[in-house]
Amino acid sequence: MVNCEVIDFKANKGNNIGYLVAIEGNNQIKFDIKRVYYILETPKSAVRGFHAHRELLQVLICIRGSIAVDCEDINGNIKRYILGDPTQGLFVGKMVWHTMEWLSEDAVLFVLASDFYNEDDYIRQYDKFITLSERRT
Ligand code: T46
Repeated sequence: MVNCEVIDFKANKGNNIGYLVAIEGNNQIKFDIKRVYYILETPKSAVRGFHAHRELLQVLICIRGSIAVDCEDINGNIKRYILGDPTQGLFVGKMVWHTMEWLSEDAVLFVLASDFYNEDDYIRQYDKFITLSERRT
């Protein structure tokens, strides 16, 4: 199993004035949330990502539109997740090579992260990711 997991959040639905989703660190999210960021105005079919994180844990939430996230872990397990429900998040663990493809122009990706931004935590070369992985081929 790839080191990723879909998380269902509670949504306060049941009236006609919209709904609210609340997310708490160390509760539905199994880490302390130190940073949030969001990505928007990405053209349809554009693909971002192409990296893995050494230590960072993240939860990816598509709060509008839809985005496909392709994940590959250090053992070579590969899985595609389609995010299109704002009441769900995708936990992405450490050492997961991931890309995000915008399936709709209006999509917005909201991300909860376990640490501050640190470029040294990124592995941006796929060859390096393979070398660092424990994969036995
Ligand atoms: C990830 C996926 C899901 C910052 O200055 N601060 C930040 O907190 C972040 C996240 C990025 N940046 C800078 C670094 C780059 O110069 O913003 C620029 C774009 O970042 P990047 O090309 O890494 O964007 P994505 O969409 O490929 O990846 C982002 C996150 O960087 C990454 O951690 O897991 O979203």
